[in-house]
This record gives sequence, structure tokens and C-alpha cells, in this order.
Amino acid sequence: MKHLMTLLLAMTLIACQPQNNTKPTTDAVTVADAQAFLERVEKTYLEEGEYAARIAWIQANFITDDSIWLGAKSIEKMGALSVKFANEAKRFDALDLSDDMRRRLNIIKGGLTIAAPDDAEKNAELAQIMAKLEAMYGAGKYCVEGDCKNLGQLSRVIAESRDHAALLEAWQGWRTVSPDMRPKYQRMVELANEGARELGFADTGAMWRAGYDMPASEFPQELDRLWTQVKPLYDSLQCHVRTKLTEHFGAEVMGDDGMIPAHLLGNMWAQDWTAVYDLVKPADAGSTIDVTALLAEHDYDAKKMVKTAEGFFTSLGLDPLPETFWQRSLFTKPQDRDVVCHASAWNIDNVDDIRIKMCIKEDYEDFVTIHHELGHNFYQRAYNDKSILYRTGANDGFHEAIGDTVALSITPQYLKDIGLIDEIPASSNDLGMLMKKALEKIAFVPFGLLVDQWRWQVFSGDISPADYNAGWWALRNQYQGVKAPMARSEDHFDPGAKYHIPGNTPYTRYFLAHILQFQFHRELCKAAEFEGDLHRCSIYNNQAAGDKLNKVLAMGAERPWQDAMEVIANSREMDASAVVDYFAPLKVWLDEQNQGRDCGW
Ligand code: X8Z
Ligand code: ZN
Repeated sequence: MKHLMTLLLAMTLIACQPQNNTKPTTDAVTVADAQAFLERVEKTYLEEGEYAARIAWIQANFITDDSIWLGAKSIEKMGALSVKFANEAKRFDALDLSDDMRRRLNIIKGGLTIAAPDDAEKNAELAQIMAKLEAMYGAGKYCVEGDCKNLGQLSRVIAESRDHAALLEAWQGWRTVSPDMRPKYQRMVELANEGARELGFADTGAMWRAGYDMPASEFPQELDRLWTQVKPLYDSLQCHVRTKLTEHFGAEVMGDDGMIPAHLLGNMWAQDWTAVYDLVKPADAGSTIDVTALLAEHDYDAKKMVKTAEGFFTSLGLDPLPETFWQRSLFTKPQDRDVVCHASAWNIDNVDDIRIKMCIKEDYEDFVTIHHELGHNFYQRAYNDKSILYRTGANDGFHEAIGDTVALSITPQYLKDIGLIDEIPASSNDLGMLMKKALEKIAFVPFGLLVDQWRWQVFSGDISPADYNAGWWALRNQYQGVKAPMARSEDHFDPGAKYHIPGNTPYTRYFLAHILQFQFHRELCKAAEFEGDLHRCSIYNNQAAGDKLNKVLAMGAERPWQDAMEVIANSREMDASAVVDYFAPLKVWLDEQNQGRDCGW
């Protein structure tokens, strides 16, 4: 998701020129000085943010040497600005200020994603690396004798082929795009850490952990607590899926260590296993609704899919998307140029020039992703009257969870409401439905956690450059029980084959979102006075649920996320018990199936 604060913060580098370099000072400052400073920062961020967002948009939509050059210049400029402001904000540390002013100053000081060292050359170097890494990913292709395949084409093989050799080739083929990223990534880590230390953080990972309205040192335990709630369900799913894949592919392909080779799970990163549903579904499950087929039958093109998703949000009382959204978004992959196809939502002017950029496939996966992206856009517009510093999510997990929460309401009832099916299937098919959803959501959870476990260890030095790839696979093994399907070495750089590593997007937000969306769904269904199983609840057209949701969206980041949680959930805690509730019948079934199997890895 890209919105102004994300852009500012993601691009935040330091290039303080000596004449501009404002160090913390002991000069007496007043509340009025702090107020004036905040106003200046907010005004500058609004203006410069729009400029930077338009350049970033062009860079992502037209990957050329020139757009990369412009992108790097823009990152350099924004970085210098936001780190200058972060340093200036320290001048007010000792002042007695209102909670609101203190919060805004803390966001200026601590809300950065990447900080560069206080050295113009290093800042420029870091900016160039960042722009280049994202472009390398966006333009990445696997070529054999001049025949090149992009990520979309290789992903299709991974999702659709059941041929072990074809799967392996697509899997390793995509990973040929990343070894060249490795030296750049290593240098980026060095520079970013230097910058983070200058701002008073131990390293860049520590800076990331500081953004959750709680002591940064307690945040990892909080993640552990949530993971512990979900892990038994994941373990049961992994065991069953491994067993069924062994039946299909044979023990020779699977091995006997309890882990699943990463190329067999239907997704390039083994983060969503929906595509292997047919291989692992309950034998007596009736047919589940095939949304991909329904979209085709009803002649849905990319635009109609987006219109339909918009209709869900407007049914909750939100205003329709502005005309400019339809004029300026990118919905389909251009044939004649390289673009960053990884889906994103943009907030160009921080008011209402909101857009998505997506290479939409007409299938269920992308139908859900469209809801995900529009969740960002509707959030962005809902908080557009707050201080620019608050125009972001209550925390970043909230921002990622909103669209997914709405997509959890794509139930049979909803599909009937919008005319895609005529009859609501009987509940005898529910186990299949739950299995499909678990392959999408539960399979993701350990992946969502491990990406930043890797990055935090890289930033702290616990994983050294000589062990980048080994460290990645150790975590993949440990958390997911997923293994590399072929020998990997430090000649490879497999983390770089996942967008968010070269794109420098923190990933813990998605782990949180996968917990929060179920918690939000349960609470909104309560507000809608829905009675029955959670996976059958849809909040489509429900005013009470819509009101609750809108209230949270409109808060932005003005209050600590715990306050937003209280509005939606009458609780101040993130809680994965809704995940457990939602999948309870599937857990019972999985544990029956797994009886006598040698689970674990
Ligand atoms: O990156 C995304 C969104 C954009 S914020 C498409 N997601 C993660 C991913 O693709 O790895 C959504 C789910 C996880
Ligand atoms: Zn997102």
C-alpha cells in the first residue's frame, strides 16, 4: 500500500547538508515553537509528498532508466527532508506538551521505514539502491535461450501444473531474478542501519518494532502470543496437506523429514495454498463454489471486478470512489512495457486522488486482492481530514486488514445477493469451504511472521551477509515446515524473489492483518446481529457493521491503535481466538484425519 506517509517514511533517508543540518539543541523552545514546527512539517509533507507520489507512480508504471533515476532523486530528497525533521523534532523532547502534539512529534521522529546516514553521498547511494532494487523485481524475468517468462506466467505454472519437473523449473526460474540483488541489499542494510543508529535506534529492525504504541521490546512477545494461538491449527493443516501431497507426488519427491517442498504448494512463495485444494480436500466434500468460474460465466472483466468490490464498500455506507480513481488506476498488465505488477493502493495527494495499480487476473485470488486494495483506498479517504501525520492506519496491520475483513464476507449469501449464484449451498459443504479458506489464510500465518524475523536478524547482524540464504531457509523450515526443493547456496538470494524484500515493505503488518481480519469480522458480525457460523456471515449492506467500520477508518492514526480496537472490538488487545473459532470444525476434522500420522517436522 502506498500513501503519502508510507512514501515519506519508506523513502526516508538522511542527506543533511551542513547548512540545513539541525541537531538537537539545548536552546529554550516553547510550546508555540513546537506548534509552528508541526505546522511547517505538515505543510511540507503535504506538498512534497504529492510530488514524490507522482514520481513513484510513474516509476512503478513505466520502469525505465530515466524513471529509476527520477525515483532515486525523489527518494533522496524526501529522505533528507524527513530525517531533517526527525532530528529537529528532538528539540521539543523536554517540553510539556499535549498528548496530541507529543504524538505527532513522535511520529515525525519514529515513523521512518528506512533512514540514511547523515552524509549526502551515502544518502544518494542508498536512494539509488532502493529505486533500483524495486525496479529489478518489477522487470524480473526468467529467460531460456531468449524465451522469457515473467512472474505472472511462472506463477500460473506453479498454481496449475501438477508436473513435478515443470513446477521445479518455474520455481527456480523466478529465483534467477534475485542473486544480482544481493550485494545491493547488503549495502542497503549497512547504510540503513547507520541512519537508524543516528536517530537513536539500535538498528533498522528496532526502528520498525517501535511503531506499535507499546514498548518495542515487548512487541516480539506479542507476536509470539498471537502465533501460539494459531500454531496448533497450522500444524494440523501442514500435516494433512503434507500427507495428501505425498499421496500425489510420491515419497521420493516429498522426502521423509516432515517438511513440504516449496514448489508443490501452488504459490510461488508457498504463502497461499488455495491452488492445491483439489489434492487435499475432504474426500466426501461436495463441490465448493468456484468463484473463478462464476466470474467467467458472468463475463466479469477487470473493471467489473473492481466495480463489484466498490459496491461492497458503498453498501456499508461509504461514498463511491471518485471519477479520477477510474481514470488513473492501472487494472491490466500493459503488453509493451515493464511495470511493478505487485498490487498496490495509492493515495497520491492525500485527499482523494486514490488509485490502485494491479495486473488483474480474472480469478478468485485477484477478486479478493481487489477488496484488499480498495480497503486501503477507502481507509485513506476516510482519514483525509486529519493531520497528515495521522493519515495512516491505527497500526499498519489495521491498514492491511480492512479490505481482507470485507472479503471474508464473500460468502454464498453474498454471491447470491450480487447475482453470481442462484441457490445457497447446504451446510454439508462447509468443511470444504473452511478447508479452502484455511489454505488461503492459515497457511499464510507463519510466512507472515518469518519474513521480518529474517529481516530483523539481518538488520541486527544475527544473520550475516554470508548466511542470508541459509538464514532464510532456516526460518522457512522452522516456521512453515516448508523446505527448498533443490540445493540452495549463498550464490542464491531467495528472499529477494519476494517483492517486499527489494521493495522494502515491512511484512509483520500482514501477519497482524491475518489475525485482525478475523477478529474484526467476528465483531462486525456481532454488530450485524448475525447468528450462525462465522464463515457464513456477510456484513454486506449492513448499516450497523458499516458504522462501526467507518468509525475506525475515520480515526486514522490519531489515537493509539488500542483505542481503535476498543471501538471495533470492545477490547484493547489483538486476539487470535476469532481465527480459532472460525476454523473450529475444520480443526476437529483435521485432527481426526491426522490420527496415526507422524505429524511435525
Ligand atoms: O502485498 C500484499 C498486498 C499489497 S499491500 C497485495 N500482500 C502480501 C503479499 O502479497 O505477500 C497481501 C497479502 C500479503
Ligand atoms: Zn496491502
